[in-house]
Amino acid sequence: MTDFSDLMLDVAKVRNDFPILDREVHGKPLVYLDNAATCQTPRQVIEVFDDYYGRYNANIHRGLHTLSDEATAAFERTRDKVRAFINAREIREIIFTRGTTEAINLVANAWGRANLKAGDEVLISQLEHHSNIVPWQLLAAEIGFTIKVIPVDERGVLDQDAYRDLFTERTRLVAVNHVSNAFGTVNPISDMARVAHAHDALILVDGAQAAPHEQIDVVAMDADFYAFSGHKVYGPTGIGVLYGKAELLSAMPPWQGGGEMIKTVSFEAGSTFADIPHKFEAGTPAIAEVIALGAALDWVAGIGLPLIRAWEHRLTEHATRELSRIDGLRILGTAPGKAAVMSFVVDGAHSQDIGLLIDQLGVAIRTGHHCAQPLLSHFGVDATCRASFAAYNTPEEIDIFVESLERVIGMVR
Ligand code: C6P
Repeated sequence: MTDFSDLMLDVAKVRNDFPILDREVHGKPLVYLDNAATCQTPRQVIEVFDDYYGRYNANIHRGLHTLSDEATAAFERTRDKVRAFINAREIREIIFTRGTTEAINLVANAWGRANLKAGDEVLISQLEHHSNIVPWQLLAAEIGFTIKVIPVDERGVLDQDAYRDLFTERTRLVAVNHVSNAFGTVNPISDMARVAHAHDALILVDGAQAAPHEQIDVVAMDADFYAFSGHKVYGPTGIGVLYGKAELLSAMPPWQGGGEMIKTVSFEAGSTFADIPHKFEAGTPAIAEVIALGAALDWVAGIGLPLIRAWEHRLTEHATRELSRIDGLRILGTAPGKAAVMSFVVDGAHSQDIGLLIDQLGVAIRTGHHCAQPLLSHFGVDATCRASFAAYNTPEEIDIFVESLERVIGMVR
């Protein structure tokens, strides 16, 4: 049995913050292990919506009235919380988006369109989520640059020698995830950034799966762009962040046009644009969601990412040991120090069937290709089961999950 007693995480207290964890599914206590898809929100985040819509709902940056001032102040306070969360130098380097997907599309469409030419090269990795593949494919089809893929080894670790060998004088950008959603691999971003910069290329980091698990320091890792989503870090859906170095963002043209992102608009002279970050925040933003994201980051800070990481790491060790006992079960993604993601396939049992049947026992896992089809097909599978852990999961839940899985495998084999 894995020992958790040295870790100072009071998991009962943590769970108390999450009302949803008290519910039942099909008459069984919910065991929620689909945190990499979206994680649950603590009451401190849920309460923001009541407070905002009940007390100071107003559009921001526009009005001179009290409600608008209060909403603007709360919104902008979150920008500073995000800055601190990723250790960015300046608040103007923080742009609010709908999520990681929109953040990457922003870079592709604003930076990419202005800077990539036919014959250029963009490096992405075999581990990427579709969000960090398709925007580059769409743009490549228009512009004619080439996408090259950094390969993985059998553990799901990126081959750093192959990575260095892929660079040519035409390489302009590396777009890579910090943590793989399908395998949990944590990529050595600082090292990869150093190599990219030595070749005068930029690096965009998809941090969707890193934000809930890893302490992010965009300055130390020297990321040029860094993206993450609120709903994977105990916040609401519909809100995410793009960090970009100020000099890069300032030089980029806007992507979406509309209110809020302009300085002047004239039929005769055209438009001039606001300074960053507002240049990239056209239209009324998701105000309550931004403020709620701030509450989520406060919640995470209240426990501390190093403790969350240590707790999840222990859960992952425990799950690895227990799952390895199951006959015919193969874990995909065995990178050393991986994040709290367990992908696996079972001989003679289709992942979809396992997912449906285990749900009947109250256990929520994800099955399918996890929006990482190129990775899964490289490993010769079209779907896996994936259990992913958060700060509120317990070793007892892992045991229920493994027992339930064994029951389900017995039913389908
Ligand atoms: N991965 C998963 O179950 P959005 O949807 O924009 O918030 O995040 C997209 C995204 C981008 N990169 C990575 C590494 C991701 O894991 C995700 C979302 C979810 O794995 C839903 S497919």
